[in-house]
Amino acid sequence: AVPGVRVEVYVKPGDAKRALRQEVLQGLCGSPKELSPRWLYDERGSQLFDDITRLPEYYPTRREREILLAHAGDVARLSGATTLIELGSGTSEKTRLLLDAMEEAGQLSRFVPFDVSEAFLRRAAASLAREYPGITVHAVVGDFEHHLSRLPGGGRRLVAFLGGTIGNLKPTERARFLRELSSGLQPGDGLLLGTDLIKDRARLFAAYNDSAGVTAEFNRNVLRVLNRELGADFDPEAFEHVAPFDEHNAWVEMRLVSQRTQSVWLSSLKRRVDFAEGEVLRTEVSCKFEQARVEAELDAAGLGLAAWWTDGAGDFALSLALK
Ligand code: AVJ
Repeated sequence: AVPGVRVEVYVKPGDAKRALRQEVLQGLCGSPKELSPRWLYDERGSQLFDDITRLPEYYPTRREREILLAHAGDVARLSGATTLIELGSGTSEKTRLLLDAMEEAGQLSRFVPFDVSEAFLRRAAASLAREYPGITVHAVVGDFEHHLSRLPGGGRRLVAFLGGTIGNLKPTERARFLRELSSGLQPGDGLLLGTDLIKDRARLFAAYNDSAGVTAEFNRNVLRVLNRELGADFDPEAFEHVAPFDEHNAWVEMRLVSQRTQSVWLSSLKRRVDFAEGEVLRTEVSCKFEQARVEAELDAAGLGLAAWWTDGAGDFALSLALK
């Protein structure tokens, strides 16, 4: 046990495997074929995403950091929060910018990183506790779908959901997520939300179809995950990555396109899955926003927009909303 660290576990290692099997049965055996982006992030996938954040075409990470550098102090002051709850991640430089600003304002008492990966979270919690010896680190191993109601109470809380990850939820899922999150908050608690903004189509396209092919490898990696976890025999090279912007839904969607007619055997499920030539497997949607939409969706969940900040180029936004 690490001093100053408490870890609460709602997700057990076997749960992920069960959820994956369930999802693959539903998502790959119907049409159109779809998987949740959750499965993109095994160890290699997380490394590839990290590489993506440093690509010249992939602007969101840099833009959000720019906004936090300029406004972390405002976030601390306007939220008045003593507890920072971070959904996903918990090791990033962005987390530290927020913790530093709260510490500087003399109001930081607790950090609550929330993530599905127990091993990842334990490492993150231990190193944050070492870096911020004066605070309590209370890590929660859970997933957004089932365990939002388990966020620890007490003090004035700020929930940070950064990176634009909320864009991975489709509108109905997003409404449910925001409602559940909001229902667990007390008046005065806040949400700091990162959202990518609608922009020039060529730049949106380039960000998800980079010239070095890192995003393509990140996308195809999900097939390697299925091979390993479900004893499948996908040939990742038989699928092509493409991520077009869907104007109607205002989202970028990552697709794997089958390059030929092929069958894949999923040995742990004892199922065969057939792909036609050109058939699409959707692996992620990444919604892009404008201010009015973010404000309306927050409002519908009972969260009032208190501040809206963008980077200098207007590429990305951080919203502070209060219950
Ligand atoms: C981590 C979900 C915010 O949607 O931009 C990057 C993931 N997918 N390139 C995003 C991602 C393709 C990323 N999020």
